[in-house]
Amino acid sequence: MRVDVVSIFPEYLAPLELSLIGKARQDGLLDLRVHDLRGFTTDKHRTVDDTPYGGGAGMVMKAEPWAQALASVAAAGGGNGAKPVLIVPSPAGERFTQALAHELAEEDQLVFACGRYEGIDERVIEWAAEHFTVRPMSLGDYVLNGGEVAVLAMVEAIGRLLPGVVGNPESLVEESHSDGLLEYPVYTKPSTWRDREVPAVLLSGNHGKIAQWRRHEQYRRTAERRPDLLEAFDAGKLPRADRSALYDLGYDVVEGHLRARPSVAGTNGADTQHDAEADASA
Ligand code: 6GU
Repeated sequence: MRVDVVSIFPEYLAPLELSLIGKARQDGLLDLRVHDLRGFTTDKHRTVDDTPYGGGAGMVMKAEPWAQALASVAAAGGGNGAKPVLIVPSPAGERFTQALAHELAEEDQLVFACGRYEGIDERVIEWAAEHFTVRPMSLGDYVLNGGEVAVLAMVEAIGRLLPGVVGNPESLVEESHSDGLLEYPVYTKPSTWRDREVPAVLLSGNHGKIAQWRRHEQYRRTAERRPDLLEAFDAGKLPRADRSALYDLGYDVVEGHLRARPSVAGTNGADTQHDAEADASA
């Protein structure tokens, strides 16, 4: 996969030389290039921003340096067949998810346009649609100073899905979000640490029991931390033991979907344990 990142702070992307992603680049699995937006300016001061039309706080990134930079990376990508995907990191974008990471990992070329200040002149985004599939994307509902940190996150999430980047592809299967649930907790030696024991089932050697325990821990954690994920979870073909575990966490299966059961002291989250006990004794 070819990846181009355009930024006024190319040094910000230095961590992509490290660890798994750095190795993927060395191994030729990922051809990642970082470009300095100021290299595409023509004035003496290498100006990339100006005041906003209509007034308001802050500065807006000028259109022409961006058009020059994007045309350059589009041409460098080879232009064979499909348009490259232009990802514009922005808190106003579509939410970046694991599903999107998988989708983007299938592309030949991704281009990331790191905006700073109040953003990029909107006409660039319109113009870019002639050469790219444009996808404004957000990591979540909070504001960063620029797209660079978001690009570090997105390139890592996408890059690790490329064939050969993660040594053991099985580790991609059993991780948070891959099945719509959070990951189960993990433990390593020693089995007793500062008076705390590893859950006994993990030492039992009973692989069926271990798998079931882990599954239930996934439900428990997801109910506590991310009940929104449980409501979206496909619960159509769950084994009885799973339904029962979910019932204890305060969830019914209704038409293949989990529904938080209305209860006395609230529905789910931190109160779940308490509610389950109340239900059991009722
Ligand atoms: Cl992708 N960019 C910026 N600037 N802020 C963000 C973001 C992206 N995602 C969340 N906040």
